[in-house]
Amino acid sequence: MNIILVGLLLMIRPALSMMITHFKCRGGVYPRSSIERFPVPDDKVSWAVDYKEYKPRNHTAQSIHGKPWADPEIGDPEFKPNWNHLDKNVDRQSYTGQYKVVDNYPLNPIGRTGISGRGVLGRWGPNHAADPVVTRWKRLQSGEVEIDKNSNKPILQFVAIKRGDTGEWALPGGMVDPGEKVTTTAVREFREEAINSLVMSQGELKAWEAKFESFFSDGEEVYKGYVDDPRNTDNAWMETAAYNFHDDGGHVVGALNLHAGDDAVGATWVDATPDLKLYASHSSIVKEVLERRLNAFSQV
Ligand code: RP5
Repeated sequence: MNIILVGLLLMIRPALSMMITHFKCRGGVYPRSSIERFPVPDDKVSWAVDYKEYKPRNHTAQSIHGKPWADPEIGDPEFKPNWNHLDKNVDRQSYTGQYKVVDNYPLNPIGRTGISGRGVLGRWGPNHAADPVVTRWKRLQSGEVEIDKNSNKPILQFVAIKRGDTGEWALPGGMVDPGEKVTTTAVREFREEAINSLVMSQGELKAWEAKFESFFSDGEEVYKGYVDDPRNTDNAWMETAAYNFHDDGGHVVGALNLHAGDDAVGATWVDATPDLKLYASHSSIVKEVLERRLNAFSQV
């Protein structure tokens, strides 16, 4: 295969394939509560399969009531959601396609989770997030790219934050504000959680944005879809769009000092390995980026 054909094939490569089942939002106790999820065996996840005994507890956390980013209760006469559409500036469309709405409640497109209501999530139906995967090559003191002795491949590193809620390492992603472009969310969340831009003055923030504007305008979409997030319920779930921002020479963000901010309690460069354990679906997203970057590296 000639090099032009390989390049073309890489360009048309589809984004990481959609999730077909979920694990992290099934079984065990629901986050920030003492509510046990109703058991959902693998073969009973799909709504298409009969599960007569299925009686999940209904749970919507008190803490979200009245929050500006949260929907009212279903049944509230003022609340008339336009499911599966852009509803004013709230995106109620799913990356997975049309979801079902039964008795006015949107149904998780992957299937049962063992809990109904919306738990700690603000929106009924899809809750949209964005995740930045900021990468660089690991380098030796000499400046050369470090090669892994076992795999004989270059070592890719990405920026991870430690989540304050679960203590797990994760991508520094966050929720899309109503009307916000997802790529804007990805960069804003990176600044807030991995650089702690929340403590910057307006002037410092403007200078930072100007310095990195070109780097962050060139993200590659690597995933758009459902997230196996422990907060998901039968009627509310996380979806994300993930973008890779790669610093090939290591001189742009590769040289940045990281400082955890917002709800993150740690921020660091981590070696991307295929067996990494990360929050929600972040390991598969990082694995996808690793494959793409190694492919691109071997072409040069
Ligand atoms: C995950 O939750 C997404 O992939 C994103 O990283 C994150 C957004 O939620 P918060 O970090 O804002 O809680 O499902």
